[in-house]
Amino acid sequence: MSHKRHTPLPVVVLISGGGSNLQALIDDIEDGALKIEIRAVISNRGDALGLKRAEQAGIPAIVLDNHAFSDRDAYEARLRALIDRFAPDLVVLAGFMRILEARTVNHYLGRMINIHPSLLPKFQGLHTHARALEERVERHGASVHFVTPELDGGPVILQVSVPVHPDDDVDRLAARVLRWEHRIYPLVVGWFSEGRLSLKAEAVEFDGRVLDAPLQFDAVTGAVV
Ligand code: NHR
Ligand code: GAR
Repeated sequence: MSHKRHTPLPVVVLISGGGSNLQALIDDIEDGALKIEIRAVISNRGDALGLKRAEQAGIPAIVLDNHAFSDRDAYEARLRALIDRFAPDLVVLAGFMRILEARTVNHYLGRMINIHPSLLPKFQGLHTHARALEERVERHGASVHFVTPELDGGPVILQVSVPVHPDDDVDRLAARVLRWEHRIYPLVVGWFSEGRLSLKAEAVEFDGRVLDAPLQFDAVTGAVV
């Protein structure tokens, strides 16, 4: 059962780089299409362009550099404390390039999502576009999933698939996928903000129904099937 919120969903976004997925969220908020409040953007890299995008939008932009910490535990304890200061109901990984330990993921279980540039379960981990080209797959894409301790192994909510062209290189393929990431990520965040999505024992529940396969965003028609 979905329940209309009266206040925008508080969100924290974690980034490491360009932040174009962050920008897609900001654009939809500014257009009135997405009722969330991004309370902070946190980057593990000081040079992430996404920090500038946050500042431009009046969102607190914070750097927590993992290199400044001697061990992963200490870094993640600080990261959790920082995130929790903003009391988010949803934590959005948007090009965040650090693996998170189980303790951190479990702290946000059911309220942390990630966008991964492949058709999961294919190509978990890094360098997905290069691996897709190497394997000569016909279709590639992106997946939004709940984050669980298993890297890129959490239940997938929504995918979009695009064709791979014979003359593609990594940059062209990455750009084709990224353009659709900007459509599907705000859509999923919107569903979450409307109370339509939840994580149920290793599965996704959408509109009160447990999914037996990920939803698919049709890049031709824009329909979700
Ligand atoms: N953490 C957990 N526990 N589970 C997931 O599903 C996660 C996660 C953290 C990040 C994003 C993920 C992706 O979409 C993500 C999902 C970084 C790496 C990685 O190997 C892999 C997957 C993802 C993000 N990072 C290296 C590390 O040692 C560092 C690489 C670098 O800094 O360039 O952390 O792809
Ligand atoms: C996106 O393609 C995202 O799927 C991918 O990095 C890019 C970030 O772009 N994420 C990962 O590879 C996570 N390991 P952006 O910073 O412009 O949103």
